[in-house]
Amino acid sequence: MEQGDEYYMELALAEAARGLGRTSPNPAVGALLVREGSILGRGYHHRAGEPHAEVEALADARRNGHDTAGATLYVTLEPCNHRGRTPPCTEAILAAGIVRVVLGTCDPNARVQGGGAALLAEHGLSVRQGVLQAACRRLILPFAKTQRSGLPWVVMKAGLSLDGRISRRSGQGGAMTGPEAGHFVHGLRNQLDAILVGRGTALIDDPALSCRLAAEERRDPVRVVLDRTLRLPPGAKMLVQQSAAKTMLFCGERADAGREAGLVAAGAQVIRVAEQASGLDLHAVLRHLAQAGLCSVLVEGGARVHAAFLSSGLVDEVALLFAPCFVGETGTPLTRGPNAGPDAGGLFTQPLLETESRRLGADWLLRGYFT
Ligand code: AOF
Ligand code: ZN
Repeated sequence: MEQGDEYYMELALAEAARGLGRTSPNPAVGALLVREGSILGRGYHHRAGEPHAEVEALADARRNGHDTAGATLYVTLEPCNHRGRTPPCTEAILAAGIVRVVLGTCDPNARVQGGGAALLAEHGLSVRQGVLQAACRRLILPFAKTQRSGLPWVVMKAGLSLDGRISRRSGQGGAMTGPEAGHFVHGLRNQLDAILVGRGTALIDDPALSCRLAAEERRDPVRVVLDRTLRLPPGAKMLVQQSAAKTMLFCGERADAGREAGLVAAGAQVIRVAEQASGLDLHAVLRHLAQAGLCSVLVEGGARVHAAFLSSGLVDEVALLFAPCFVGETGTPLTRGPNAGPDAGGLFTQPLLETESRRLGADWLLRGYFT
């Protein structure tokens, strides 16, 4: 039975999701080929440098023994018309005899931006744009942010008590939230390119900052620590534990060269950035991450780091996990330090948009956007 365009785009979105967290600096994209109600092939972009989703779907159709002439292509992102690491998808689409293209959202890459859709229409293909646009856009938020600003998409995440404390006692670690919330966090780590913590959190918790999902679905994000004077010991778990993901330490210009050598010998990459009165220059840190091909960062605290990101206006998305308990004054508040006062400004004065909440075990997730 033939279905509407939205139905097939939903399937293309599911394809795209398979690449989430693996494609940077490219976006996650999914594609589907359909003719007279039957699905000829599906594909998604696996990683940068490898074929695009459309080309994967065409190859899948061929493997299934289908000729693609006269078919409709559903693709979550506008097909590219430029030569990057791979040839233009528009050429492959024209060569395959596709007659109709349904796309979710325009490619924000300045080299494409409508050019792919226009070229296909000029060649007589029927082009429909904007199908399930909101979902297709959401999928490429990190890519779009990086294209637009040269900075990665920043997600602020914290687990906290109902009275807004992220630990039971200052200087003490340990999760407050339950296993379902933990699973959600590892899902985020699996889909975002980097995970960032401050030196305090790195020293108190000695976290591995790895993704602990089932082996076949997990992938570690790049580990990033803001460590102004390089206090992290070379024996820290995130350096000692085996992982394909590297660890980047950002420090100030004057950090000790001997400490740097020890950390580099332990496998860390040390990057010096400018210091401001309130700490490391976060813009410089983020620019460096985007230049390294990382389009998204999960900021996991602690309180000073959250305050610094909020006051600098650098948070795009927030995920707060509330445990159903009160801690009182002994606990660390979500934000503190010179950037957290009433005059800190930045995002402290802005409301979160599109907020949504849901239960995760005994805890509550609150999610929203600043941009
Ligand atoms: C598509 N389908 O699956 C993806 C697209 O260096 P390249 O050749 O991989 O090109 C990267 C650019 O192509 C990327 O910046 C974005 O504009 C687009 N990504 N386009 O038609 C895909 N991943
Ligand atoms: Zn392409």
